[in-house]
Amino acid sequence: MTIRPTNSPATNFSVALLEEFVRLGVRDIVVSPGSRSQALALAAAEFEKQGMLRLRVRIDERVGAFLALGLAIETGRPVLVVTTSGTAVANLHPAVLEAHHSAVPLIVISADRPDSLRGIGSNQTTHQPGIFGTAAHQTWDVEAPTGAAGEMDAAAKLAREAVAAVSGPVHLNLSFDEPLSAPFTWQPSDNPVSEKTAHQPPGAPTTLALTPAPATVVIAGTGAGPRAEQVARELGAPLIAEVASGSHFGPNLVVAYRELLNTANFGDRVDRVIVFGHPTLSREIPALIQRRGVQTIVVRHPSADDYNPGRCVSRFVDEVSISGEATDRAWLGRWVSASRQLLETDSIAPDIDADAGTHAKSELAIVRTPVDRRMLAEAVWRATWPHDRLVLGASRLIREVDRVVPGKKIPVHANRGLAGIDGTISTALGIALASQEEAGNEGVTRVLLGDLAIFHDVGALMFGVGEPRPRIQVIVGNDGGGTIFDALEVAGQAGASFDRVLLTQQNASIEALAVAYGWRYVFAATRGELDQALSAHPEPTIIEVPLGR
Ligand SMILES: Cc1ncc(C[n+]2csc(CCOP(=O)(O)OP(=O)(O)O)c2C)c(N)n1
Ligand SMILES: [Mg+2]
Repeated sequence: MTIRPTNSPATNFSVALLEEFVRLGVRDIVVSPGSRSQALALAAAEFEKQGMLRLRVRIDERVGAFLALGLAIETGRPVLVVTTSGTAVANLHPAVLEAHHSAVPLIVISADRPDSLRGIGSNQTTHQPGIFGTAAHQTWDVEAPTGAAGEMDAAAKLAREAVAAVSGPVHLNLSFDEPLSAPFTWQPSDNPVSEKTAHQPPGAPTTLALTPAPATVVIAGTGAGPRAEQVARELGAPLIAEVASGSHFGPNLVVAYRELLNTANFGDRVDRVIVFGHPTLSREIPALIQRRGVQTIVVRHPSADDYNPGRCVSRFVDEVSISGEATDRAWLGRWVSASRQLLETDSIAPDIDADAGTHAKSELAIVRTPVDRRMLAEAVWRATWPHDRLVLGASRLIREVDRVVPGKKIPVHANRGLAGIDGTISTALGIALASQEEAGNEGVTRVLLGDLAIFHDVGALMFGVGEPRPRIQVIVGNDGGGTIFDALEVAGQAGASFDRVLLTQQNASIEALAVAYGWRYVFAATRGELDQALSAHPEPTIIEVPLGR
């Protein structure tokens, strides 16, 4: 289809642009309201009616951009984000940075005034091209369409260029002149639908051949995917896989890696490290890589920077291949069994006097046990299955999950490109919407985060009228502030100033927040209440879990 040209060059250009994006395989668009961007927004609404695009509307551009990030993470396809001019564009910056560091394909389209109206104090007009700095992989500053011949072809060409460059975020700054939009009607076109153009990184990939040898460990950080688990098995090597790596499963998994990396005859014996993805959750991993005599091979993955702690990495490769059988099973066996023992020793089985009563009594005691961080981490993990999604906010709880949960092949996501506490719920809503739109997916998305992280992303809780409400549970471990900072040296030195500027205590009502935004609210202080709250419910739900400092 295409449109009969209208008297608004802005509309003609916008429709041609979106049509080409659809032809190239784009399926999702997030729009925030504004006047200058109305042609794009109205075109998106029409494309939604025709079943050509899935449209999401968010009033807060920061929320909209993180929502788009979540949609792109879940679908693996580029997602369009449309905003008006001015501060609206700047609100996209946090998600654009995260997308840059994690190589997530976002196509940001900002509306602008034409050149003649820039730099003279026009309303809502700033310098937009380049506003995202080096985080935008490419920027186009496009003059306002005037109705000249060939403009719709130019729009289609722009879409093709943007899709070809979208190895991370790209920015299209589009000027529009009045009339800013006009009603339009479709007419059938003979434009055949082509295949999606896949982006190919330049250069031939390098593959390194490895043979199994003792003293090797495989490390998987965010973005590693299941390949790390496979390589660890083929090498017969212990697998240190962070919880959001996509490799936190399998017989080689070593959950208690922090402890073992600090234990004699374990960490100090390692002499070869193979890294996949971006490890961020412990100090022990970068320390290992920087130890003298350790050879580290990093298998590159799409991200802004190659992982290189202390610049001590010996080799960067695109892939590894394994030849030969792992013969010495003792090295692996020691790590795996020591990790199991460590986890069992610290297990949280409640202290119940066996003589004190019947089995029923001890069951009751378990159900009534107050929730602590470990119990919370384990309960959320237990409740989550492959058709579900788990999103972990930055701060203490992701580390707690990483420390204690057993291997399980479930989709886990965390924004670890920059580990911000912003945008967590927005990202999770994008993941939830995208995952649940697949026919037959009955799963639920669970978000586990701290209290400051939920208050940072309150705007995400807003569903405008008519916006779909996915199955999502936001589980807040409420310890009244940023208690991760308690572990820093400054906590013992700064006195009351520490509380004021780092801990930043809050006692806002999460229940009132839930009510205000139309979410179901559950307070879960005991293990029984928590397990019950975590069973799936169709309504978006906030589960508040009180935690001690
Ligand atoms: C956008 C952003 N601002 C600030 C920080 C620094 N920061 C890291 S953790 C944290 C506190 C988080 O508190 P909360 O979500 O309650 O988790 P808790 O540490 O209490 O588990 C802050 C402010 C950050 N990571 N991202
Ligand atoms: Mg907190």
